[in-house]
This record gives sequence, C-alpha cells and structure tokens, in this order.
Amino acid sequence: MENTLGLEIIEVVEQAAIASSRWMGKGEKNIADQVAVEAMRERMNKIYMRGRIVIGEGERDEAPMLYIGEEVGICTREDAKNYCNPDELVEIDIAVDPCEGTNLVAYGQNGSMAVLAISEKGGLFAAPDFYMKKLAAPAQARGKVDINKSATENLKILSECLNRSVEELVVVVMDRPRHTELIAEIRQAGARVRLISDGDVSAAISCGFSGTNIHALMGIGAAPEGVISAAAMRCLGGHFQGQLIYDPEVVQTGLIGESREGNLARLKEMGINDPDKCYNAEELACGENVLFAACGITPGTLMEGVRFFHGGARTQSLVISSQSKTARFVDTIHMFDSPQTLNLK
Ligand code: VTB
Repeated sequence: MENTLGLEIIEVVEQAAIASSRWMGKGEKNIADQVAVEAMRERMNKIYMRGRIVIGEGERDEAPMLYIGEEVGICTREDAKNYCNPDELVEIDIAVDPCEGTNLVAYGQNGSMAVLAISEKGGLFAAPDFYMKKLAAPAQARGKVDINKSATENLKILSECLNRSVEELVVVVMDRPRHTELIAEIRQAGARVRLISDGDVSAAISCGFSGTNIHALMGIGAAPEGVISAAAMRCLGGHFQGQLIYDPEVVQTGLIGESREGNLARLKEMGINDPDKCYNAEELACGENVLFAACGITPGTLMEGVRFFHGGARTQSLVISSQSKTARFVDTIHMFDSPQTLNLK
C-alpha cells in the first residue's frame, strides 16, 4: 500500500494547505475550508488507488465533496482493471480533514493544518460526527495513563513515566466552558496548561514527539478528529484514548444531534452497542497498515505554515507510516510559474 501512496498523499495535503492558506486572516472560515476540500479532492482523484472516504465533510446530502462514502482515486472508475495494477485495486479507507482548524486559518492563528489518515478497508473507526473525550500522551506513558483516571492521577503517572516533576509538565486543553473544572484540576495538581481555541489534532500528535514541550492533551473535542489523531499516535506508538460523548449537556458548545436519547439511538443504528466504550489508538486505527499525512497551513508546533514567495510557496509536511515505522518531515518548494531562483532563506 505504502510505496507511492506515501509520496502522493504528501501532495494531497500540500495542495489543500496551499489553497487554504490563501484565505489566511481573511475572516472567512467556510471559504478557507471549501478551497482546501476542493484541492484535496482534485489531487486525490489523480492517485492510482481505490479509496473510500470514511471520515469526511459530512453525509452525502450535506457535503458536495469528500462526503462519507465518496469513492476517490483513479482506480474507482468502472474500467479500472484495464489500467490499474492489482495492488492499486485494493480498497482503502480514508479519513480527511482538509482544513483542521478553520477558525485558526480565518483569524491567522497558529496550529491549523490539512490532514488525512489512510488504512485498508475497515482499518479506521468510522466515528459519528459526535464529540470525544480524549487523552493523548507520549509513548513512555502508553497504557499507563488512563482516560478513566482523574487528571491528577494521570499527571502523577506522567511525571513518573517522563521522569520529571508534575510542575514541569504541560497539558493542552481546548478553551471551552466544559473544561472549567478540568483546567482547575490540572492547575491544582501543579502542571501548566496551554489553552487552545481550536486544533486538537496538532496538540494530540505533538505528544508523540519529544521536544515539543507538550506532554498531554486532555478534554473533549470532535470525534472524527480523534480518529485522525489516533491514526498518527498508533503509528508513533504514543498513547491515545477516546470515548464518544453523546450528551449535548456535557459538550455545552457545538451541535451533536438533538438530544442524548436521539444520539444514543443513532449510535445503536451504527452498530455501536456500548456507547461508553473507551477506545485506544489500536482500536480507532486498527488496520494492519496505517498512513498519516499533515501539512501546516498556519505555523504550528510540529510544522511551519505555508509561506509564499514570488512565483511559489514553501510548505512543511509530516508523513507517518506504521509499515515503514517512519515519521518524515518534508520541506517542499512549489514553483507556480516559470522556474524562479529558489530562495532558501
Ligand atoms: C473540535 C476540535 C477541532 O474544532 O472539533 C473543535 O476537535 C470544535 O469544538 O480540532 P467546539 O464545537 O466545542 O467549538 C476544532 O478545534 C477545529 O476543527
């Protein structure tokens, strides 16, 4: 699965990031998202693969592009077997978030990126558009911290695993009223909190790399983004757990269906019989091979944002593969017009 796909998906996230970054700081989050979706879809449809969107822009009737169930890639055409080799005809599932952090792009803030995850058919949890309680932590704490434990307990475990005091730990939490108590507890325990307005995928993945000074992500964000984060953490060997949140009262912001009962019924319809189950990274991204790719739109902890220059742009991406056990940072210069002198500063 990996060979050429691993290279081509870099271009998929790069194109989405470049398109979206043109709308950076313009206060138009829907356009910043829409252009990323279009660019991602256009590039994806040039790949020799047989892909199906399992996490995308929404259900078919509400999203014109990259809707859940949409088939993408050249090998989804009816006559594909005439020109695609058998490897490319293997069905793969794709989770996309072409503009993760639309507000961040619209307001020119750090931490937005174009992102996707790929696995064999059935290899990614098709999460409903609900929320998810998340716990991400570095590999040293994998299986030791636990989403069912209190933040105080987890911080103590983390401090032991990372061989540093609780005061030296930094926890990222989304700045939302639903997290008031969580934030107070983390501070009370002695750790430091980085509040973010959006973009918890970047925060989760940052836990998988030492040197980022981010030691945990705690709190409730969106479920689809949770699966994408889990795919990266699964490849990195980091800790990730997620538990679906179906009660609108817990979330306090955003929309997740009409009522707790309605949401529970929807989960049942989807075949999720235990709505309170805590999933780990290997369950959310269970495929044998998992690939993850992201490209910074605005600057972030792990990647630079898109930078334009006369005649081109420079991007920074990250591709993580469970198969080759690699995390590659890719620095790309894109030449838009006739060849230019490349300015590497
Ligand atoms: C969450 C988070 C995302 O939007 O979905 C958030 O996971 C929306 O949360 O990373 P609210 O509904 O509480 O505002 C992001 O921050 C960006 O898409």
